[in-house]
Amino acid sequence: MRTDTSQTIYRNDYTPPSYLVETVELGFDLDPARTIVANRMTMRRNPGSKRAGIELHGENIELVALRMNGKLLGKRDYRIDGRLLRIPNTPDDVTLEIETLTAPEKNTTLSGLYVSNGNFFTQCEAEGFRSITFFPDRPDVMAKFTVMLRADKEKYPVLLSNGNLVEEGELGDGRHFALWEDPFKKPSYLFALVAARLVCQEERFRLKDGRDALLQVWVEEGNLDKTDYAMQSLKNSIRWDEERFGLELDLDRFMIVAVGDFNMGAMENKGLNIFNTKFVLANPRVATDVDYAGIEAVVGHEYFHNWTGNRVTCRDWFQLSLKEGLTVFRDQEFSADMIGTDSGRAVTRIDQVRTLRQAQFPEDAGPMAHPVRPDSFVEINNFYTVTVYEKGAEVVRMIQTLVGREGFRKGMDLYFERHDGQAVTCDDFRAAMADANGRDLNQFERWYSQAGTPVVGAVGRYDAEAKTFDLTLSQSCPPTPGQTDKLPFHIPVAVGLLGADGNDMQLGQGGLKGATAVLELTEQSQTFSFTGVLEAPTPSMLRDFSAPVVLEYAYTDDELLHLFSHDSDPVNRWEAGQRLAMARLSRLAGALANGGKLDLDDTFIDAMRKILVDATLDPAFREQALLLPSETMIAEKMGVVNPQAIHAARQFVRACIGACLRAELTSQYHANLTPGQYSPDALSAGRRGLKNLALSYLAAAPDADGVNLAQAQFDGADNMTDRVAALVALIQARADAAPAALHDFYQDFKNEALVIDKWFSMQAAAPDTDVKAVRALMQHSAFNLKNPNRARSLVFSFCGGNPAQFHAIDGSGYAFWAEQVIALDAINPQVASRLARSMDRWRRYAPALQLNMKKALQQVASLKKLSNDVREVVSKALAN
Ligand code: B3K
Ligand code: ZN
Repeated sequence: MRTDTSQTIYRNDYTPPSYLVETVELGFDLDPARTIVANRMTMRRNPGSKRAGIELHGENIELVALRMNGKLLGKRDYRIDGRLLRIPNTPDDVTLEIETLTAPEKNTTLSGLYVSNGNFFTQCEAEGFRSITFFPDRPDVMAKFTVMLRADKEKYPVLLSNGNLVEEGELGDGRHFALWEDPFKKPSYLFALVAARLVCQEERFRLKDGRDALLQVWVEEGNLDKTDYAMQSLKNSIRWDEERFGLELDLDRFMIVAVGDFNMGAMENKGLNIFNTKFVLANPRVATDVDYAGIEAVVGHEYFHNWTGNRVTCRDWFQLSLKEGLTVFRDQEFSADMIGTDSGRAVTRIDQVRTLRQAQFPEDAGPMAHPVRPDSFVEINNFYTVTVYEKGAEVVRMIQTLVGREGFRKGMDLYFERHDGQAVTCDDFRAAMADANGRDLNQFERWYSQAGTPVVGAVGRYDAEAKTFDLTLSQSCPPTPGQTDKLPFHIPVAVGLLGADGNDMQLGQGGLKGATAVLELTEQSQTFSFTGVLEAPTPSMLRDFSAPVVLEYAYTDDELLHLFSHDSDPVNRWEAGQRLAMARLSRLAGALANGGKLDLDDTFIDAMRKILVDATLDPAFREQALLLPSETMIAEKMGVVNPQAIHAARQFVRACIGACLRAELTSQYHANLTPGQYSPDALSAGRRGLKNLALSYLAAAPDADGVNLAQAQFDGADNMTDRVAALVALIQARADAAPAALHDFYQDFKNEALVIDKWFSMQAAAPDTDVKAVRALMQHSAFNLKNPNRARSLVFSFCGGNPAQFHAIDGSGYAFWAEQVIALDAINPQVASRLARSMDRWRRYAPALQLNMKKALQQVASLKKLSNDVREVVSKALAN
């Protein structure tokens, strides 16, 4: 166990590895209780390093034998301290042979080599390879891998690893073997093996250069009817990367394998992507529109890593966003291009903004705030965050906004020309973008080094005589842990000006579109002048969410209504509606917290009505425009967070919408039915989305009509999207029929693990589900804390997705949280540490709640035996 090894690692302490590894030959004799791993590697002294001797990482493995250049080493020839094996006095060229033992069936961490439902899988990123064999387990050591797998043929008929299959055959005694060779150098975190009883859907796919690649999607036998969409998404991804970035698949074979026990979404191992079943398996009976979209995005994301991550990888883990931010940006663009319409693209953008506000802004304002390129960490697994991923993608997007789409492509080309086959830094990426475009991106570097969400304040001044409009933009950034003072960022602010007729004025300054100018805010405060402005404009700022900032401008309701009705930029049109809603929601939550009375103005309802019935707008856009900010987003706007008041305020507005717009909602419900065969395409999904949002508002209204409609939809649904939407509407409305519907749903889907996850999470987020009810659900025979998807579906959904109950005044939610963090930590520290994050924002709650939250945090922190993962999170939460 690693209880005494917690130590902060700093980016500035980076030193190159003392030795490089040329080739690695691994031999596995797979056995759940006792797997023997033989590792032969050829190494040579790194001319770029001043350090002597060889350093290998190793954890939770038993060393059986160690040979150097053919000679068996004795205990005095090397030292093992903590998690490092050191061999001093080594010649320039070394062949090491290492034999180790591990027990995969005992590995509940799901990192390294483990067993899931009787099959072997690996997960090596970030530092899992060191629990498979001793190795310089750092991404700047890239080697050529050859892998021999041996296992029982009956139990593990399928033996997979990275690259190409060289040979396979029988071994006698019921065992068989497979030999795999990866032609590309790679860091150890991209190693993978699978030994399993699985079946696959496969296809030959013609690449742009005329080669045929073999594509495979591997799943358990009963799931072969759920692989079509993943396969289609893979083919689309390959095509898209060829077309948009000129990047081809470099292997003859590309495999996706689904596993039910997995810590995150998926993993980009070279040629052998391993996926959480959640992001592979789909058919209309079991998967929702959101699930389908998730599969497309994650299949794309992992595939795109083949170039951004694998061919060019990270020098050290502080550079994680080099591959993650860039690859998220690429998968976002892929999903948008797959829809193809401007309006569809805008809807994906709105979703991205929502994720940022829901998760990244709070992270940036909390105790775990860190720059996109962190300066230090205790446990790297804690830094696979929305900041590194989603804010990292925003940073890449801003570069594209600054250099243009073609310029961005030029920068990508130069990046690969310079760095293919290397392990590099975020600075190298930025330099390629700057050099390819002759742009100075030095100040832009602050987006990588400074944490916190910048606030941009805007003030407009129209001069009717001079016909000018002056827009003064100023910026500031709140302090974050370890960074009190921030320097100004380089912020692209895309601006358009609307006339009284609702049309864009022509700015004549170039920019994103004809009527949009990209202002570059680089100082603390700058004034931009627009000339030839014939009337007082309504400014539409930060179009397409051109930077991950909070924009403050004293909009009047009239201006917001104007933008909500007319802005040519759909993201800002949506944004105006969110501002209108947020103003009301925070006022109501404040009133409720102080015992005030509730009311909602007709202006707001009328604005919602107008969008709802506007048939010129895509249903998917209308759904986004009518969706209220979440409880978490409202909480971010409150001085002192009162979760019950926020919940009640939002419920009140939902009920008002349901009651006041009953006729329109009902007619839109019927107008957006999707009869015929189910298809997950964006237009159909958008119609279902709008229809189901209408249903949820109708069910929130006090009369019974909405509930009856939900019941009818539940009974008649022929796809999971409609079934779940109806069930959620019944549950949220506390309908009498909800328990029976939940019962039937369980009976119908009890053999579909991913659907049972939904069954748990719907209940975890229900308004009446308190800690006692969650504990009762944990006793259900289908519950299993060891399975991350199941733990997330119930425990995480409650602690993170049911704020009004989780923050019960008596502190019972917090006590439950502490108990579950501790229980999970003994099983799987990475999952435990994610749950630990639900207390990040504890200082923002009312004093009585804070007291109980602090107690729960201290209870966890006081444990002697705690993983580095959880310890880092709780101690940062408690630090001043
Ligand atoms: N690179 C992996 C994440 C690994 C997480 C390790 N704790 C998946 C992805 O981002 O594609
Ligand atoms: Zn990734």
